[in-house]
Amino acid sequence: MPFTLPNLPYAFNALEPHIDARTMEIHHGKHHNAYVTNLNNAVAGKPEENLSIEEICKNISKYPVAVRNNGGGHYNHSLFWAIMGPNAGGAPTGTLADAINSAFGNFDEFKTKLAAAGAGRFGSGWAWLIVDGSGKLQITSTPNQDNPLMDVAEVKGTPILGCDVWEHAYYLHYQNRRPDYITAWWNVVNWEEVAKRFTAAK
Ligand code: MN3
Repeated sequence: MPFTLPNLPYAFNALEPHIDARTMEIHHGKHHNAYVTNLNNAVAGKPEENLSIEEICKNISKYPVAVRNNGGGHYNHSLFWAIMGPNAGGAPTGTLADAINSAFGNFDEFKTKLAAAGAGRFGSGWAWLIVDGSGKLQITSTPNQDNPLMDVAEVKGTPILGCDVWEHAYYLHYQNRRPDYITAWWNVVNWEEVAKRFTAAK
């Protein structure tokens, strides 16, 4: 099987009280795991089983919808676990902080705009901070398990931060209060990891 479920780099309860342990356990062990299983089934015996998930995403329009949904799900959640962590939150520093201030005015403005992108996504999807083709930061949003790497995305770029706004990411604790989940989610963003991805994407 070419694709595997990455280990969660912290305990299920490590993001409490902002994200509860039961949500993390189901989200990682059931939802992400199902995307990996279904992706493996969808690529089995085909040339794309030898490609990286990034390469698949970049040419996603060439593949069946099962690859789009589950490949996106696998890429998106792998990024999501990595850019969160315990003892996190706060604000970025260094060149990432400078780039955020220059693109969005200041950090609070950036947070407001990303939260609006997530809260405003009808149904299920993601809000993203991306580095676009000219090396500039942009906030964008995609439906379902699409992402900005995909050739079908309205706004394309390399995601360096993503907020999952599917109900499965927050419903047990926050029910219909998606904006409250996003507000709490800032407390678990691992800015060191986002900064690494920013440097790599530039
Ligand atoms: Mn999810």
